[in-house]
Amino acid sequence: MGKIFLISSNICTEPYPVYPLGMAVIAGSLKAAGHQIYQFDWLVANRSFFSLEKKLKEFSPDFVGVSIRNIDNVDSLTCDENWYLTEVQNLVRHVREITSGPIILGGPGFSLLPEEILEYVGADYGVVGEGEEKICYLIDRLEKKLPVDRIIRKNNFLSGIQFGRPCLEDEYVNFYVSESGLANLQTKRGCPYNCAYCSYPFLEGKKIRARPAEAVISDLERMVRDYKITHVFFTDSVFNDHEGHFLLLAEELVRKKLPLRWCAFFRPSGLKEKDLILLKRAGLHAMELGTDASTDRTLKGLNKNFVFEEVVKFNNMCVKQEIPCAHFIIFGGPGETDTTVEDGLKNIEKLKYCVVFAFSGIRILPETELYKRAVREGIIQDNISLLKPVFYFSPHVNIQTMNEKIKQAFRGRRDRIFPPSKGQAKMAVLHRFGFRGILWDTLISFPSRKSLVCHEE
Ligand code: B12
Ligand code: SF4
Repeated sequence: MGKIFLISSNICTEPYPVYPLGMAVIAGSLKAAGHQIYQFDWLVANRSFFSLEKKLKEFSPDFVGVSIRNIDNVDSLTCDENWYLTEVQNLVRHVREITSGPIILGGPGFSLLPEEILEYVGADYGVVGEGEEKICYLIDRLEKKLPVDRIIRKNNFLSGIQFGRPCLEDEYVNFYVSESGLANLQTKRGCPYNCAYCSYPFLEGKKIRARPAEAVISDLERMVRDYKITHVFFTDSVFNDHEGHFLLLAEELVRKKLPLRWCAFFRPSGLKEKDLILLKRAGLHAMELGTDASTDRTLKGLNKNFVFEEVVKFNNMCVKQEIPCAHFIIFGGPGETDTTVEDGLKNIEKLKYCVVFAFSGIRILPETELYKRAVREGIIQDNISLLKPVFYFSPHVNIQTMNEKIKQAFRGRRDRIFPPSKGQAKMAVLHRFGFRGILWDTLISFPSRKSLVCHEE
């Protein structure tokens, strides 16, 4: 059995630093297979080559695994300063100077552009998509000196029962909880929808694969017992899955009475009020909503399969139950025109007592409908490198005018955020004042608690 040194290379701290769950899950499955593991978090180590070198020398690994979560920050206005692969390239170079074992890449960022990233970063092997079984297979082949592909992409997805349990490190839990107030956990993988820009179905597959509720509860109980965790983010692509696994989990959470509050990504459509009430009883603290567009035309352009009126109803239902919601809305996507920008901004006014984060342009990722559309419309050439971010902007919209209109419409509102960097600045202030958690929820005051406070103070 091998000695494997795992590195989380993620240095992104927006909207807050997130626990390296991918690395933890890989560590869990390698340990279960009998390997010896050391987990090293580059952000927690303060990006110190000295610490890295010391730990690598002490551990003397046979293999090094590097988890790449983000390529960039997907914000057209600040992505140049937030491109993370140079850092990973330096990290890999440094590891090479110290150890001679093969270096294996994995993680969602890596999986989006595996060939190019492997080449750019200068590693030896890569694992695309979920990694629990594939990394064990790769290491087994390498240990036995059997031939193996440089990039492992077997597409037989694991069932929920086979997902790795995260192997958490005390030091890292303490760091992330003190920085962000949040732990994280995945309860299911997969998304059956087909939103034009979204890479999640490619990363996790289209079929919903849920972990048994008891397995999720057992991980949560451990978090509460061992780390006194009070808030968790469920990292599922879409929490409110159409098969209803989320409701089974909610029932179990109610039954167990865990002292936990949680947030997740929701699709703003098709949720019944009685189910929302159940979720609230189960500890639902806030929802991040994949609303994505604010007119029926642009929703259709993104293939969202719901109309804006449903979003308004969904929002009203959450207001009634006093569940804070944040809508993420991208301007400039397929079908956007100067008129839809204006209509969309008017529609956003119908969303009361919630936060709206607006974005300008959409990061084009491979394997998406948006990629094909961008090629068709001549915005990009087929086979263009997407390593450095390229953004889709509808050819029928003037970008500067659109950005100005959004700024104008959001002016004076603390619960309307554009450009995204403004949100970061706001979060930083709240953080300095000692707030922890998703933070945007503090920007909402429900009518029963206070008169509407949604203007800048
Ligand atoms: C949940 C989520 C969030 C939540 C996280 C909440 C939290 N507290 O954890 C929030 C909303 C905060 C968020 C924020 C951001 N996110 Co996000 N997020 C996700 C999401 C949906 C799931 C990530 C996750 O935790 N999965 C669960 C773990 C267990 O899976 P995993 O990490 O993929 O690990 C598996 C495999 O990748 C592999 N693996 C992982 N590491 C390794 C290592 C080795 C060696 C091997 C072999 C395998 C391997 O095996 C693991 C187990 O199967 C993904 C999309 C997706 N569906 O994957 C985007 C995603 C990771 N996010 C992305 C981005 C860009 C961001 C932000 C930069 C956006 C922003 N500007 O705010 C920030 C960065 C946050 C940060 N500080 O790093 C991108 C990254 C790609 C890119 N374009 O760069 C993704 C892929 C979405 C996308 N747009 O395509 N995110
Ligand atoms: S945006 Fe949400 S619902 Fe649409 S494909 Fe992506 S994860 Fe699924």
